[in-house]
Amino acid sequence: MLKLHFAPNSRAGRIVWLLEELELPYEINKMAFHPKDLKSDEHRARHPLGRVPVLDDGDVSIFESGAIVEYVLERHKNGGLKPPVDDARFPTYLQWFHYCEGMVMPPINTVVVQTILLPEDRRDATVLGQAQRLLTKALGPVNEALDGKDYLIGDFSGADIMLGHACFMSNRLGCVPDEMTHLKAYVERISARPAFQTAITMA
Ligand SMILES: N[C@@H](CCC(=O)N[C@@H](CS)C(=O)NCC(=O)O)C(=O)O
Repeated sequence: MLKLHFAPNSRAGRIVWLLEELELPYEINKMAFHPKDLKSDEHRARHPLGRVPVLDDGDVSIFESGAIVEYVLERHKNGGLKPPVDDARFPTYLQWFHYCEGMVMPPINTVVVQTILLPEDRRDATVLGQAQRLLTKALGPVNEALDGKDYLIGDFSGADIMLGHACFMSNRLGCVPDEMTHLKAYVERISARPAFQTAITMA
């Protein structure tokens, strides 16, 4: 049985969302989003940096949310939720899948550090402002790509599991301006999916 090592309000939600969408059976190891759990020797043995998500599948143990999504789609869904390699949408699928960790998550990480994780007296308004502007800028092309589409490549796909989750987080952090109407509608569309609701409310 697949086993997901999870902490609330983290990228581990992507994997819950994926497993729920695919209706795959899994068990979950819920940890606190706190060094006492994440930096324990037990968890560092699974992830050298003590982070989530980590997925165990028999003898396989794998970390990095994007790698986990790809692994599950290939090994457990015969490449489902993604276009075949010779499909015209395949390059766009790859592009948005990787745009998530490459372009959108770095400024999100800084916004989270500067608004939630650091104690107030160590926060830096300049660093926060730069990260908020960078994040909003990175979301512009996503807003444009969603013009006339329900999901990033038209049909719901693994790219939505990655970048859709990051868009939801960006919106929650107040970094999706009202003018980005396609992105706002996309976040609402994603939020209405029962599998997403299961993931996002898991504590
Ligand atoms: N690129 C990695 C990032 C993993 C990551 O940074 N996870 C965060 C939660 S979203 C974490 O575990 N943070 C705990 C910490 O930094 O101590 C992935 O996509 O899995």
